[in-house]
Amino acid sequence: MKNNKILFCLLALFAFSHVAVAQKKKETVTIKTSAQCDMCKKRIEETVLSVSGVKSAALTVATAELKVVYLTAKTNVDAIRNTISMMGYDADQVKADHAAYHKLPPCCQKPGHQH
Ligand SMILES: [Cu+2]
Repeated sequence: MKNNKILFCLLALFAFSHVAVAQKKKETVTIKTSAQCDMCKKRIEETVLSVSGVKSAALTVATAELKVVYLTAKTNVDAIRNTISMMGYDADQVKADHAAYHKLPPCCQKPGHQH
């Protein structure tokens, strides 16, 4: 009986520490966007960083790839892709929201890019 109690305590402790680890689990993803220039970079990085659970966001203009570090307990890749889409940019297979895309400065729209 006493052994069972100890076992239970150990199990509870294990479960608790497991949850604590899960809440802090970080994931790094690279999302292909349709960013064109430094304005896009600044805009996308700032907006993605404002998503709860996102720890860092860094866009490379030359490749249009955004590297994001986020907490798996707070957000997920799809939510981040949707955020980018709602700004008017493609994010992997998620296409840019049409209305948002047409509100971008002309230089940030894909075909008319003239930087
Ligand atoms: Cu731009």
